[in-house]
Amino acid sequence: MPAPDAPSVPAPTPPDGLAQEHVLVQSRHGLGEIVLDRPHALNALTPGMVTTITRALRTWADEDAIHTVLIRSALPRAFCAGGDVRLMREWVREGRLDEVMEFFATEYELNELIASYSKPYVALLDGVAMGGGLGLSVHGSHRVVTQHSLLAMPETAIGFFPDVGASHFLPRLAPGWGRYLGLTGARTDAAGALDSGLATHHVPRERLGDLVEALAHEGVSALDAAHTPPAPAHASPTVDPALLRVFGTTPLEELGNVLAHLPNPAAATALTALRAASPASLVITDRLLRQGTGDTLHACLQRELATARAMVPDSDFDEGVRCALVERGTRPRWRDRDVRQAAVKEDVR
Ligand code: QUE
Repeated sequence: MPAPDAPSVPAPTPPDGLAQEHVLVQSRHGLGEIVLDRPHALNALTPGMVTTITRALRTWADEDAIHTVLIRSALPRAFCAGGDVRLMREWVREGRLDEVMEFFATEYELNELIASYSKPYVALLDGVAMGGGLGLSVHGSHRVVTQHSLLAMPETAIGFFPDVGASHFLPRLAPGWGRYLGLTGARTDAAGALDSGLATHHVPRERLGDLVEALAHEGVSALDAAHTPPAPAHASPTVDPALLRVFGTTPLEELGNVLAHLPNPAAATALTALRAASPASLVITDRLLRQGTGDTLHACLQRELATARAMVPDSDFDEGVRCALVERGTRPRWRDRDVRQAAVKEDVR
């Protein structure tokens, strides 16, 4: 016999994409906590996860007892790998473009809600944080990295473009960083995240448990107390000022040539990434970053939504996601030969 208040039939396990799946929402001592928990997909965001996070934020905005909101991951490997682009690709192939666009629209709405949130919003970016994962964090007031953080906007590698408000936040990073990160998809560590402005604080992973306790009791003043400078870069080649200058000043069609003449291992890595990326993605990303420089986040997100609608049905997105996530390691065959050819096509669109 089940206990009187227990359901006689166990709740069915909802399939991926239904609300509440993979997100834990809890509050303690005035701290509202959102915990991402989709271990088999590095917390890649499903429509249901976006809905659950949005609902929690809207509820807490009006609750006087909540003084601070925290978003973190239950997994040590990743904060969040991005939107579930594998699922989006499948939906496109099934002719469900309207549902794909509905997902992007609600995700971008969440990005805007985070940017305008009325209370401190703290993201713990421990592990991998890419694409949509940065959309869940960079728009917030406080972004904490650790010695295990790896941050990136890798969408040009899958025939897409840095979205989730990246056309607003990338051009506002320290000079050169936005174009460097957005075009190459380079992963940057804690030091790079702080230098660029993606992150606001560094706290060693071992101290995150204490930090969450302190956030509950003291609010965000606990962040300044817990902050320590990161150790010198170990995970990635150092991004030097010369490389950032090149990215800050060189037209897209000349970037390859200029990078080839820089005696810096990071320049060679950047060049390899540009050569592997979708040429159409590079042209579109470059233009979005230029257009976003003077626009509000809302205007940037609207432009990104229109861009997503055009790019998601394109063969480069299908091919890019296939090679990165479905048949890993195969080399994508892009629509265009190089950025020159892609630029010509984009101009006549
Ligand atoms: C570029 C991207 C993404 C990516 C790889 C790229 C992205 C994304 C994922 C991802 C990773 C692990 C998963 C998953 C998706 O990978 O946005 O479902 O299990 O979500 O090169 O933009």
